[in-house]
Amino acid sequence: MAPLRSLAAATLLFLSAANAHFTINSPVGLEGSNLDDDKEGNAPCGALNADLSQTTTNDFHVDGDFIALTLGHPQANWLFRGTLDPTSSNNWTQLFPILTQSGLGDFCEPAVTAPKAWAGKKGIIGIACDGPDGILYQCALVNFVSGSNTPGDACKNATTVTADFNDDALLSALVSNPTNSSSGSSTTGSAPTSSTTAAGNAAPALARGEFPLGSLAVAAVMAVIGGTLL
Ligand SMILES: *[C@@H]1O[C@H](CO)[C@@H](O)[C@H](O)[C@H]1NC(C)=O
Ligand SMILES: *[C@@H]1O[C@H](CO)[C@@H](O)[C@H](O)[C@H]1NC(C)=O
Ligand SMILES: *[C@@H]1O[C@H](CO)[C@@H](O)[C@H](O)[C@H]1NC(C)=O
Ligand SMILES: [Cu+2]
Repeated sequence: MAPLRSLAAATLLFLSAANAHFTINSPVGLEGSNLDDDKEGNAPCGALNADLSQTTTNDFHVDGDFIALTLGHPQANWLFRGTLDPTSSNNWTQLFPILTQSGLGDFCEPAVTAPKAWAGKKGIIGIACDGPDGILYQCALVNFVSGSNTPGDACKNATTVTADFNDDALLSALVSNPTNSSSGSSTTGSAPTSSTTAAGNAAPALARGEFPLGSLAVAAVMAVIGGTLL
């Protein structure tokens, strides 16, 4: 019964990491740490609309700054985009080639650039995530500033995470200047893949199913299964 017991443990471990579809860790997102998971599907920013009249302490360096995310799914495609005018629909600029993240957890792209002409202006960084739940959104209000930034501690990749450039027609449709992976910079390598863990093996099958009642309900089900079978 040990394998079943450890599968249950791995499942609970996985679910606690997968509470959110994805979170934006840096720059600080519009929703801060109280991200509304249920509204991440609302374009263009999730639960909140960006308001350029608000002040922000987020600086985003146009010659290169980092975007740090945590993915609660085993795989998804990322689009990084920006705009100076969130009220003008369909005027988002693609900031980086579309990436596929494989492996759930932290992911950070250390040197995302924005148009130099944006330096000195306030604007929005938008993240769109094409994963098993459809397209999900988060945004950050930022001051675009000149120069480049050194990635901070928040910029890290989970050890099991790898990434590749890929095309994604759904994500390309969300920017006014779509660029395919072939035309993007090719400096991004793959992070080393460690051997798969129990959680890593359990995750993909579980994550494709939906748990609409949330992880608490699933935890209860697992407890019942555990009580019955172990
Ligand atoms: C789109 O955004 C750019 C700045 O990034 C701006 O120059 C342009 O006027 C905007 N176009 C529309 C239609 O709002
Ligand atoms: C990107 O690739 C798709 C096919 O994968 C193609 O239809 C589209 O024209 C390409 N776009 C650019 C900007 O190269
Ligand atoms: C995370 O992985 C991506 C893709 O391999 C890579 O471009 C990036 O530099 C990595 N980030 C860190 C902080 O190492
Ligand atoms: Cu999700």
